Amino acid sequence: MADFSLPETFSPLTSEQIIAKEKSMMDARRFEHCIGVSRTAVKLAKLNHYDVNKAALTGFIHDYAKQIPVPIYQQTIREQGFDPDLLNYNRAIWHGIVGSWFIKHDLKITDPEIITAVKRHTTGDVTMTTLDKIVFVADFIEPGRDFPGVEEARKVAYADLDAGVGYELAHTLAFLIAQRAKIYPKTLLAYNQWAVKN
Ligand code: DGI
Ligand code: FE
Ligand code: FE
Repeated sequence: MADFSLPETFSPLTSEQIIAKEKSMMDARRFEHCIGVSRTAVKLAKLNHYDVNKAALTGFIHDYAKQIPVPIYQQTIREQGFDPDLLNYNRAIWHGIVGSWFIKHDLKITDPEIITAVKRHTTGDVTMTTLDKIVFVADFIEPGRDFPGVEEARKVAYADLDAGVGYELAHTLAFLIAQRAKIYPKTLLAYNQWAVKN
């Protein structure tokens, strides 16, 4: 992607090194998604008076660990001090929470705000920083997303970031329940915090 670069990497690695490493971890479709999330995160950062460089980097790396093989995740959970209950979930849950370990280890990023936003990007949380919300929402509405409701999600999120978080949690929970998928407790707590209307 010749026209994509990161103005700041929050790491000893250069923009070119981060981009090359990320590209080596995933297929082309996922890589394009990460660029879309980065660009959408920049838009949301401008609208919400947040550091655009931090938003660009965090959006880009949020799915860095998405395609790491299951046995490596299982080993990392066992050996790096993660809650063993995580073994009862799958890569959908691991790639944020455990993915943060790979981001620290491989990309040398230690900024706590960036790490937390990666951890929270799939499930959300009761407490969410502006960066957490930007990445959570950008992931859902980036230009490559195409599902019933995405236009409404974009409209809501660009008008009000917190409302965008609520919309996304309600939509995701309904989707998971329709499939009888196992809900990670944090997803439910986040739903109660951000999506309930009263
Ligand atoms: O990584 P992406 O596909 O870009 O997006 P994501 O990280 O937001 O979510 C990945 C998947 O995770 C999505 O299909 C919804 C699912 N998910 C979110 N919360 C939960 C969940 N899956 C389960 N089983 N339980 C959850 O609580
Ligand atoms: Fe993700
Ligand atoms: Fe994503």
